[in-house]
Amino acid sequence: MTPELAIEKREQMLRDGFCVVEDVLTDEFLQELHDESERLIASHTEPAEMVYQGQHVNVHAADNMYIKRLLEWQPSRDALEQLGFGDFAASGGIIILTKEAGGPPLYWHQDWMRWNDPLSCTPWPQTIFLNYYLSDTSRDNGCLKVIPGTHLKRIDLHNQLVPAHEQGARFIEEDHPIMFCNHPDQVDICAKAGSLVMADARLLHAAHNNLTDTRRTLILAWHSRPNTIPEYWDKEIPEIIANRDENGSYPGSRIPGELLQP
Ligand SMILES: O=C(O)CCC(=O)C(=O)O
Ligand SMILES: [Fe+2]
Repeated sequence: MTPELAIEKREQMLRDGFCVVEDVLTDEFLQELHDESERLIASHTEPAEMVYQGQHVNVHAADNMYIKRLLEWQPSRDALEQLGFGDFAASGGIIILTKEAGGPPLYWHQDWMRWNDPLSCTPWPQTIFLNYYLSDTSRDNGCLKVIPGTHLKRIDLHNQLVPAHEQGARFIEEDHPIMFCNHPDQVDICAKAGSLVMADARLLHAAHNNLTDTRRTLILAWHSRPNTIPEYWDKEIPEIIANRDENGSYPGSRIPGELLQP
């Protein structure tokens, strides 16, 4: 990646809340991750309520050499470094998520869990997911879709959503008119296998259903950075961030409240 391209990707992360870095995994490592994820899925029983996320297998790097290698993968670390995101650290584990053959879509949601914390207002990302899709993704096999800019700005959908995952959305009907809607501002992210798809945890995202007869597998790795001003940041620091008390008490919440404004 040229320095110019890296800046472009960072700007896209800040403005839109996501970006894609191509050709990060080698074909050989991709095949190993594919084989390993199939092996792990084979000995896993998918709970019924996980159907929208598909198989949901948590794996710790300390228990699995392939996952350890993935979280330390130099081309990914280099890409983060080039974007100015070198201070993001992996959580120590990953989640294998799938769209099973013929599987349903994933509902609209965002994954930030600290909506009572002024940190919700950083104009830069604090928590991101790194997604490695193990096959090429498209509308047909259930690619990711996002609504650009929603990590910083409230839209109509925020006020109508059932909170994600265990907080409610796992238990909705498959024809829920809002949670599975097509939004006029949505963008499909068709990714090549081996690309790195990254997004801000606050971004509204979902995934299409899988119309094919082949499982679409994703390895998702959460990364977070320290609660500091990033080195690349040369613009104004919002007052709410400058005045934030690092020792304040901010009860966790997945529901965007008044810290997310239209
Ligand atoms: O399946 C995908 O592409 C995204 C998964 C996701 O965002 C989630 O499970 O929170
Ligand atoms: Fe998500």
